[in-house]
Amino acid sequence: MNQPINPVQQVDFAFYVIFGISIVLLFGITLIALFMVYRYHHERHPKPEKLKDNVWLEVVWILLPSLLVMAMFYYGWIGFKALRSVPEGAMQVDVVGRMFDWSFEYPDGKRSNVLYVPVDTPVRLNITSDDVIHSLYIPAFRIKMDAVPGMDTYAWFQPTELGSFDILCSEYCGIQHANMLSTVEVVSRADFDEWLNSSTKAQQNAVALFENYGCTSCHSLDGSRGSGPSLLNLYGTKHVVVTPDGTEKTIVVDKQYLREAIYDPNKLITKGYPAVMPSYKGQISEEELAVMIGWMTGEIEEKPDGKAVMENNGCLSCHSTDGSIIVAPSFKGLWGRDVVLTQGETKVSKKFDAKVFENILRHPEIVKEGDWNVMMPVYDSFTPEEIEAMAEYLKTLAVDEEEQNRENQ
Ligand code: HEC
Ligand code: HEC
Ligand SMILES: [Cu+2]
Repeated sequence: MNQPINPVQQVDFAFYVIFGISIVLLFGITLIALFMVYRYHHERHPKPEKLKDNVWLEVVWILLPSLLVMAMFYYGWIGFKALRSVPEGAMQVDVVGRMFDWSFEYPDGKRSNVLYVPVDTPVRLNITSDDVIHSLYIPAFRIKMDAVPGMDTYAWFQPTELGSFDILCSEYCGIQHANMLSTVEVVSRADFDEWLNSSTKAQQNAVALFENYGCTSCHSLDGSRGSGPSLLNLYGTKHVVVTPDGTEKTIVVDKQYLREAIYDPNKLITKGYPAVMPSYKGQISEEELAVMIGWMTGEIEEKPDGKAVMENNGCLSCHSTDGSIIVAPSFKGLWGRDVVLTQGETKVSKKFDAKVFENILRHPEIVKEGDWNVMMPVYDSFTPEEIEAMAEYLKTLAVDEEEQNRENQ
């Protein structure tokens, strides 16, 4: 059958072949050398002989090393091929290395700092870096692959047992390099699905759901007409639908209607459209449906969790939240205190608030709060909601005056 070759075994096999050959050579050469020292000692063998044109000897010393090197190459090549041949249908996870953490993103947009994978499933890691060169090192799965900014590399593995396995960075990338740690959590299929679906608010991205279920190939999300009506501003509108027996009636789009339109689309067909929408009953869970309907009614404003946003983007590997110094100023007590910013040539002192925060995030070079050994990366892909959520979180870390006075005493 087409059972994929698990690279772990192939890599180990190549290692043992080379190790075995090396051991044989070590003992073989040492023993022969000792034997020669004894046998041809000048007392026992005073007259050196001249050896010339010994074809037999030449054949052996050319052939034997060649065969050994070819064997090593052969098994190394098999291991290399196993490492590079990703089985079809492998689960895709995008891996981004940045100072100083790893971020794993799943096809539905869910992001995590820990690599959760289901057991017995091949996983393809698409690896890149946001800043400098890192190297994704997962010893248990014999993976060590550089993460290079601007370049995509890949690796794959297939976990065969449950457990937790270390992830490290094996390319020195800065002052917190040694703490660029994470784990692979191999869990059962059921646990994995549960984890994947139990999204936090920030990750329950309705738009991602519409895209992943293919809704957007027929429905636009921006009001334009596709082969189905746009899902934007649908809620609350009145329109004519046709029942299966051909009668027409006017309905107002409410939650119940939306639910039926997705779970049982052929019960009421919107006039002017073909009855081509498939039923999603049994495919879309109640929770996902709630998110989709929430998007259409505008009820779920997706409010991201500021702390989670920071964790997922590595802010907390440089900035602590408890006043301690990792490699940058702590977030504790930052809100409301004066920070020194440069404006062109001049230095200004500003009270830290949401506006200052946004400014710093977009132009980290304006902060000069001391001599730090690392540089704050530039982040330009945050949504305004995410920035607001982070600001909200910073606000919760403000130190009020009483507390500050107590600390000063
Ligand atoms: C193959 C194309 C197609 C796909 C895929 C599709 N739909 Fe539809 N959908 C339609 C068409 C055509 C209509 C209008 C006819 C009808 O009512 O069945 C419709 C109707 C609807 C309606 C009711 C609209 C109204 O004006 O009454 C909703 C809500 C809806 N779809 C949501 C979804 C969601 C959510 C998904 C993805 C889970 C989805 N659709 C996937 C084609 C599609
Ligand atoms: C690689 C380490 C690193 C990462 C990651 C990082 N920062 Fe920074 N950040 C710094 C350093 C260093 C400074 C201080 C710069 C200076 O004063 O010269 C700083 C300054 C700041 C300041 C101003 C603090 C002050 O005391 O004036 C804010 C706010 C900030 N960072 C927010 C963030 C946020 C939000 C993230 C994540 C989206 C983040 N940082 C990620 C290193 C980092
Ligand atoms: Cu690194």
